[in-house]
Amino acid sequence: MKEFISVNNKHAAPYEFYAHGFEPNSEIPARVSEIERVLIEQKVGELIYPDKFSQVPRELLEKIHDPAYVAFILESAKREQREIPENKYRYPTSFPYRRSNRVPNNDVGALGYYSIDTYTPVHEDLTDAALVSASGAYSAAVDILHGGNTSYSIGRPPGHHAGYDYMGGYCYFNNAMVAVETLREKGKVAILDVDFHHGNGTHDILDMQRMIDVADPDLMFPYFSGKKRMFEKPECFNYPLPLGVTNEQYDAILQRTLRRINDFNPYSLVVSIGYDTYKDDPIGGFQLTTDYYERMARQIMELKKPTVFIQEGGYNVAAIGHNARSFIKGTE
Ligand code: Q9C
Ligand code: ZN
Repeated sequence: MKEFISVNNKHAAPYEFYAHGFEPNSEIPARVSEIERVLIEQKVGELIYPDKFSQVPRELLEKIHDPAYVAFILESAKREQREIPENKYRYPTSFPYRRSNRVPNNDVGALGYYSIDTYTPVHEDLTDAALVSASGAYSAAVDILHGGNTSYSIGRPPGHHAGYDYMGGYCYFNNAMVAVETLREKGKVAILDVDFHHGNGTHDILDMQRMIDVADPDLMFPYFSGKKRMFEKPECFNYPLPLGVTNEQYDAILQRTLRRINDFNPYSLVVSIGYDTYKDDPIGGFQLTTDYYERMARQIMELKKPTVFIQEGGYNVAAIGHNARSFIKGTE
């Protein structure tokens, strides 16, 4: 398997803004550099770095996101700000009222308009980081188009909370959808989202594609989900799980999910993989163990589809390398 690695260490906000104030940010460069360290140490895979990535075409980003949102990330993130003096991590703080379609002509307003939360700051080096991460996903998918069987984009920022015209949950461009859009020319694509959190952004961008997602937005971020719309869309299945689920409980749902994907009979599969389902994740709440990730991957591989894995969450830095190593073992 080829691993497309992007640490993006200039995108490193020290804080996220959570409910009552600033807290240390969980989405940090060490998440990826620690995976990289373990893979190198254990001589695993074929690591490919950004200088060898194919850059994601802007037109592709504009197919999955609102072109005005793409311009917001690619251009206004870098531009000097009228309202905010220091061009460093800027947090959205003012959000549109329901159904407002008017983009504010104001930097503070635009930040809120294109966001769903205060965990997703924008700064001058964000554009490059978001592009490189999306390009890792693109390159991983292109590798499948060229005949590869599995590839894994191990990048950050993650993507599955980024919707058609918004960032959120540490995510800016929806990397999984970049891979889906790239693979689509070859046939039906299924998406399996096994991050701890609900992939609201992927769901928002999808229209008639089948989506399977295991999480419970009633309990945890992003709190709001497409649940209602989801029930109207027979192609989309969501299995909300309670906090504290064990390997065995999780596995029963995974098996059911994989059977549905098998029935759908896609040409290829995109997997949003998050290790925030790990038992000691600082912001998750499941009980999965390091060994379980190998079993998870092995079962996904039994579908026998060309598969692109996309890194989403996972915030226990001491464990993330071993969890990724275990997962990759299951694909071998
Ligand atoms: N202080 C992904 O896993 N809320 N995003 C955290 C903890 C945001 C998670 C609050 C969680 C976003 C890709
Ligand atoms: Zn997550």
